[in-house]
Amino acid sequence: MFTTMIPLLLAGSPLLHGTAPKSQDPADRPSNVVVVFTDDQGYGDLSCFGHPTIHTPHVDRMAAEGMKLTQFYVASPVCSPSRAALLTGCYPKRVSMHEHVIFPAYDYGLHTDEVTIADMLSEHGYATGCFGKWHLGHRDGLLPTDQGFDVFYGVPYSNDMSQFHRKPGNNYKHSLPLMRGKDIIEWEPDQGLLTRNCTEEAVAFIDEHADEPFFVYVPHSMPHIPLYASEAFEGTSPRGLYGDVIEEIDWSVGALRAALERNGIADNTIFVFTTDNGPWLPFKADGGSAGPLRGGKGSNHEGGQRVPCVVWSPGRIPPGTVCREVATTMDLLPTIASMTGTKPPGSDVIDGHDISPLLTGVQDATSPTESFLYYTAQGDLAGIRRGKWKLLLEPGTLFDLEIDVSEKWDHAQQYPELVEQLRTEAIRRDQAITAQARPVRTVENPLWNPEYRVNPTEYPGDDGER
Ligand SMILES: [Ca+2]
Repeated sequence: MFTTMIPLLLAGSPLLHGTAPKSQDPADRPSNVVVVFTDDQGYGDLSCFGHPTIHTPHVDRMAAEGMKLTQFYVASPVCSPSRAALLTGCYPKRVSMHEHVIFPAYDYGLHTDEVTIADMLSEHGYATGCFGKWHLGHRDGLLPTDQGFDVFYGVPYSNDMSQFHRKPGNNYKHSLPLMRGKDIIEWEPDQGLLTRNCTEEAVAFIDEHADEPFFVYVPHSMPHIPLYASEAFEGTSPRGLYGDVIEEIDWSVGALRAALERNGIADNTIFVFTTDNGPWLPFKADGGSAGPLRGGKGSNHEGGQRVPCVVWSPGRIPPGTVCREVATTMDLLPTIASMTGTKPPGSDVIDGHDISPLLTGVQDATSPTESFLYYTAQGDLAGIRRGKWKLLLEPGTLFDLEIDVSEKWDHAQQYPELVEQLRTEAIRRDQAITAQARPVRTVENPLWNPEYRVNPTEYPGDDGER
């Protein structure tokens, strides 16, 4: 089946854009896709995005050889809705994943009827692997291997959702499993090894599938608190533990790149680096920096939803370029479909757009996003951006993001008609999404009991207590 599809893939491949190597080259195979999606990393937490003391040479090099996007948005200021948007190309509300994050006791997740990037590429013969934090539902039927991934290694939800990592004021009863596929291979894994082990699993997957198209999704569980780095990185950054963690993620990017180069497939791969939402500021030194942006995780100010993004694809993405057009994680699915010559199966409406003209440096290409909706962490409509103008519905503030990226100067009094236009448009678009929203999937029986009170020193692994 897949053999017969290959000519179709080539017919629509980005090689037709004219910048890639010519025919009969192994690079004529469908493009590989690697997406590194970190957790709670701020807009300012890379050296190529201006951080003065965090050192990220691998991501910086990709930016120098590829493209940096400076107006790149996630669709929610918190984890689960943001992840749903990245994988489906939809506003979280359209797939009913907008109401904050999935907690261990929850019985629902992203519906398996939704077409994820993994579903789309898997349908076209790609090998697909997820290495890191899932957080789109953890009952049987909601896991990565139920959503288009052949392989999953990592944690099903956030690394703080454990009785052993209580935040001030919180009282989790749950424990954190490390999983391979649907099996728990360890309860309360050593979190200092998560970044390294997920990277090594992803590298092994690349080595194993170098001769066929693959999609490697690496949603690192760091730098979400509690922060952990391996011994090789702990105590090495002048930025403290947060810097250690980011620098280990940067090492991870270097390791993934090295695997692509070792296999001779770097120039046939689209590599995206970004993060799921802004920095968790109340944790002070353990949270990151949004750079010049106001607010952080959980906020609808830019710091919560505008994230660093680097895209690298030698021969396709013009080197050393900066895209200042508005783009979003929802654009990844249709863009990957376009650049790999695959087509999303099904006819469900999505919200993202193909931004391949922006990424490949087509002259005078502009953002296909006419307006962008902001939703609160709880999923309520919060605001809209159209062009340079951003309206936050409550308290009705209007910002000019081209001259005031820090959202310091409210222009609402000056432009009351614009405020009403934007408010009307935001409400109209939200109502349309709400009217067409598709359901989540609920699964009655848990795969395991997350409330199991494990003691990691006495509990070596899954003993069937599910
Ligand atoms: Ca997050």
